Amino acid sequence: NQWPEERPRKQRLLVVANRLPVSAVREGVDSFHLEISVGGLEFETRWIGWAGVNVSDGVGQKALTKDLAEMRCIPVFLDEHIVNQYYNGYCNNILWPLFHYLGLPQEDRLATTRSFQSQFDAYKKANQMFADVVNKYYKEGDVVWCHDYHLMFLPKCLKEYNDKMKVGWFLHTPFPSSEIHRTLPSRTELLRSVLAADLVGFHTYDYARHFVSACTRILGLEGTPEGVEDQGKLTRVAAFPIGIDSDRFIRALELPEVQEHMKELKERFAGRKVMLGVDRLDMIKGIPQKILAFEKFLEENPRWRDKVVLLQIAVPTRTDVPEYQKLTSQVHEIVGRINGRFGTLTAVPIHHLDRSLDFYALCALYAVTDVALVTSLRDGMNLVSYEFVACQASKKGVLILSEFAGAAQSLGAGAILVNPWNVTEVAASICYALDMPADEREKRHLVNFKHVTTHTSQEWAATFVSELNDTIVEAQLRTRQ
Ligand code: ADQ
Repeated sequence: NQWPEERPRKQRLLVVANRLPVSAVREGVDSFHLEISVGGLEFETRWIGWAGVNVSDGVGQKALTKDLAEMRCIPVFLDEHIVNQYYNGYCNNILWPLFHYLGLPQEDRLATTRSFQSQFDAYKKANQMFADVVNKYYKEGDVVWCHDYHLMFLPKCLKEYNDKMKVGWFLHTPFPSSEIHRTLPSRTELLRSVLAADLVGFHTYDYARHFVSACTRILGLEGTPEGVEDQGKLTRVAAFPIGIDSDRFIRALELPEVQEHMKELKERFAGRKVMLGVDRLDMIKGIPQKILAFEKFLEENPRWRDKVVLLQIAVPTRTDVPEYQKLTSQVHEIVGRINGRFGTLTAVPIHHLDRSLDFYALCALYAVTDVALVTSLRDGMNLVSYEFVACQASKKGVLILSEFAGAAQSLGAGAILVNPWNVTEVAASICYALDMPADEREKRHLVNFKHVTTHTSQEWAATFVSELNDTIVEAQLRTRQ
């Protein structure tokens, strides 16, 4: 009888991210339809985050909390004003562009300063709301893993509640050079807050180095090979390159519906090589640059004109933001011009879709592709390049990859690396990739396939959590000495 209580409890992981890996759509006063979101992280654990829906009434909040509990999710309720100021404003209008080297917003200086301050206040308030929910569910021994630029203020809030809480923070975007970070008016507060965590992680060694430099130059702290030291307290800083659940993609390719889809695609594009781009429609993904490079390639290589097609699948995001609307029309205009220029009555060189594809359709597309084109101007990692490699076991297609994506540091050995700003270089790489002999394609593919199937999302999460546990044990040993 005593046994269940005596058995040691498995360590719980509380993953805190702006968005839960599910989306809630309200159907009635107390009913919600829940859908798994695109691009969610994979981990069997408790999730804490915003469900993407505004629920201000008690009945609705209770109902949603109950529905989400079955999916091991715990909601944070943010009202419309906070979402606007914190999420659309501070996160997406200030931090996202800055961390991708696009600078701070360029509006009238006074107006920016004023709206900047109110957005930062909302950011801190929202982070405090996440902290309140974590604190409510936290039990001694739990590990709390905070994710991304939305929650840079969270480690500090959590440690103020309980300095024994094991807190890790991971950034999914690049961390820019300290010269860029120092332009941010709230630079000091954000760095100090992140440093409250026990472990701070980035996709690449370069991002980790930029963060440590920002702490030494802006805060005057000491950078060590382990991290950043402040009055004897060490915050461990390290690189943890993310991966994907490669087996999920490899298994999907065996399914009859995916095979059927592949057959249709092969018939549809018979006699032509397939090039593929899959991106969220975002400034950082370099979609106009990619399409312009493809145009240059067609211009310079008439022999390829009716033998290749570029499929560009772009999921619209942040559609209410004027810059994103402008980007959509810009891309449509370039695609229209190129199709007008190089198309025939029966075929066009570019198929551009403004939408997301379901998982099976995406796998089929990855599998029939000859050349994938990833031309991000900056990208924390870029999972599309990993997903493409995972689906290429039989075709052994070529990956053209921007050197400004974090993935260039892990898939650089097998990919053709390019500077997406150099249209001539990208155009030449397209030609090289399409002409590449089978033995070179195979060699390049195998290096990357091995990497993608051994550095998985499961391994990434397990490494981060185990490093966090070790960091805390080491800190305890240090204080005892
Ligand atoms: P994202 O900027 O969203 O992620 P990425 O890493 O490429 O970029 O992941 C996108 C995900 O969405 C992929 O799983 C992809 O399959 C899916 N997706 C994209 N377009 C799609 C479409 N048209 N249809 C269906 N699915 C589509 C952020 C950072 C990245 C970092 C990740 C993870 O910006 O740099 O790699 O987080 O840390």
